[in-house]
Amino acid sequence: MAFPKGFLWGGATAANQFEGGWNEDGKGAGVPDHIRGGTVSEPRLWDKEIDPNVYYPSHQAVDFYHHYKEDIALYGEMGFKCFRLSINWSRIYPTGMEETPNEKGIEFYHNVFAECRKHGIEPLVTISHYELPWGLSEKYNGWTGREVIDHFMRYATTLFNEYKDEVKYWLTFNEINIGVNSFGRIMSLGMMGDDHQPMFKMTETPEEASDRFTALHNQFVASALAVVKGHEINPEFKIGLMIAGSMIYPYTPNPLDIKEAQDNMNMKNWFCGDVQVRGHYPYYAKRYFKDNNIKVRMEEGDEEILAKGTVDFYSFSYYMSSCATVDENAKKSAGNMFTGIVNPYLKASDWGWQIDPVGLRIYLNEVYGRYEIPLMVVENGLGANDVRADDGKFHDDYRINYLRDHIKAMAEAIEDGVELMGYTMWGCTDLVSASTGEMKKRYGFVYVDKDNDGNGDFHRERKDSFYWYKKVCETNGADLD
Ligand code: BGP
Repeated sequence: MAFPKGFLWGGATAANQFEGGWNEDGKGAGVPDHIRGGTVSEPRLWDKEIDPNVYYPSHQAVDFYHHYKEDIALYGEMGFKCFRLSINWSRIYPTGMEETPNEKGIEFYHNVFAECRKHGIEPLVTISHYELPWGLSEKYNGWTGREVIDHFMRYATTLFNEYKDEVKYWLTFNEINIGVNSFGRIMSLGMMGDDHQPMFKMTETPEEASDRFTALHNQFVASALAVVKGHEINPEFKIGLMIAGSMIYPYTPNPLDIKEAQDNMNMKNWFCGDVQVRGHYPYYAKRYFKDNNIKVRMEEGDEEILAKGTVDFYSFSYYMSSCATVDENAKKSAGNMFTGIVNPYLKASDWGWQIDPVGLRIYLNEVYGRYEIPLMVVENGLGANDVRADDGKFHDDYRINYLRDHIKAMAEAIEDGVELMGYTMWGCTDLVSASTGEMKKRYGFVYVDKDNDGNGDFHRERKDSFYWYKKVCETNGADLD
């Protein structure tokens, strides 16, 4: 049997896509609470002022805030060993700038962790999953402001102290490498632009790119400080990084394509991991910054902080792969934040993400070969438009096939010698899509009655994949049929 004893099987969520209760019990607004819904062809827009006549998907999300007992019981029924969730920063510090935390917010997560414990589930907590409090975004232009590091540290220290006996596994920033791309300005770095603009900004000036890399640098510093602080508070903590992982293959054997793929892998995939695992900026970043006229504003002492605060493990999301080429006419594909070129050997999901389980095995080997620290797959799954069958049920065999192939790829990688701690499938209960804001793009083992416009009563139903994954968890991955 490939999977080691104690392998952390489970599912993953993020507060802004899952919780709802956006202004309940003292919670402040977060950046996602200002972002409207959209689709692949109609990009999500965002508003500086929340408009009471507009529908914002995060406001109710799928109402985990009032369904957490039921949801965690369903995870217990499936045999989850681990549940990945994020803490909503603005539930703890409503504007991000308060001196003392919101007690109701603190209490909510104590209740959630107590429920997890009841079902024998280990929580895995993302401290920041695209959830900067709106107050900080507005005051400091998001992470561009160096001051945000101190606000983050107050928040992270509160979490570490409060939950030190309930949570062992932590991730600092979700998909931190999204900030490498101009796409990541609003969602990942909380950097404000003009009102009512698409959430994903596609182009920018060198000055704007310099601000963005400065914001990302501030996240590196914040993450490193948090790792050190967390270990001081509880030496047993395991604190990891989180990368949007992807293989980017050369489109052809043309050496220029191979160089293109290497450059893409370096900056889009490896850059953040290199800083957070090795504790310093990688050599190739210098040339990238020079060629793109980017000036990162760092302070004295930052190098020491980065060197000290290296992570305990490497976690990542993996949905797809893509290709890179110098051929400007090659066909572009959609994807998880990073787009690339269509691979003729792969099929794509309904949302155009190219399905590549072998790529997961390759990726696991590449990452482990590079860093030799424990790895964890903390997101993987298939976004699909689930339709109720005539018998009233959801027969999502396409999802089962996707997951089975990826789990088999993990088993192969473990046989290859990779040290893998666990697997939390993304969106174990249907939730709001991060990129499009849709409900229609569903990932879950558990169906939630809610549509793209917010209609529905939020009741939960088990899909076929629910029963399949229960078997996977119970047999520690031995029975994948
Ligand atoms: C990752 C994010 C998640 C999640 C997932 C699926 O990038 O960490 O928050 O949403 O992708 O993406 P989407 O919701 O756009 O389908």
